[in-house]
Amino acid sequence: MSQPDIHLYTAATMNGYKPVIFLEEAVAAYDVTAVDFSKEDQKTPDYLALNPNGRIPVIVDRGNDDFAVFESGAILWYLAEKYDRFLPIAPKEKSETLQWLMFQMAGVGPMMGQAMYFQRIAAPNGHNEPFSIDRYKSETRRLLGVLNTRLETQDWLAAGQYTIADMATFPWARAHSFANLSIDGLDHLQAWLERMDARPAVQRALTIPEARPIYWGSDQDAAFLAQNAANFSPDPKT
Ligand SMILES: N[C@@H](CCC(=O)N[C@@H](CS)C(=O)NCC(=O)O)C(=O)O
Repeated sequence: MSQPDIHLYTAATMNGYKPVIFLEEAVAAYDVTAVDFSKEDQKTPDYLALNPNGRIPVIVDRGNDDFAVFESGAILWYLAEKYDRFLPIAPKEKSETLQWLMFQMAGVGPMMGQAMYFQRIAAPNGHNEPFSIDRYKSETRRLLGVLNTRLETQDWLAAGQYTIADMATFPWARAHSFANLSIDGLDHLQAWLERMDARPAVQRALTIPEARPIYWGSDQDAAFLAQNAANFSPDPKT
């Protein structure tokens, strides 16, 4: 049996789920290598040849001379063009989609990622930095507010349709509680999260390469969140 075109290297993280959502939505054939951070799989010479940044996700397209793509936004863009799905062709609609994709890549992801880092990794390791935590939480909450305003007048982020911009933004917005951020009052964002959650392909994607309920504020995580939140000064904006 021939191998599928797309070989995906990923892990169960917010960036890692993005290409899985696309591939599940497009019903594209793909296989997966689950990258194990504890073994530093992503820092091996073979992996660095695919992604010099040593991070997930990466795809290799066997159907295109083993062409490798890194950076989750570039991966979504590449897949959208390969399969002609979820990225409109009309110039204005395409640009709008890429604007919201870039907004996620340059804003929501990095800011929320740092909010998580300073609370989940730095603080428990003896580097409690309330100023940094407040800065990254506040900025993330502001960006989530921008998404909420955008979604007040439309069901999807761009071009009046479900696109790669939604796929990129969803795993991050869904993980707001992992950054100790509430989205209470952001009703349009909540409704969009529910629309995304209702999609069978999205539900499948959140289990590949494994499900990580800790990101989504499960009961199991509630005690940790409460304890963690108690360690920091309350943020009036959250
Ligand atoms: N901008 C990159 C970020 C990738 C990234 O930060 N990946 C994280 C997981 S979400 C990772 O590989 N971490 C492991 C490491 O830093 O070694 C993208 O969107 O692809």
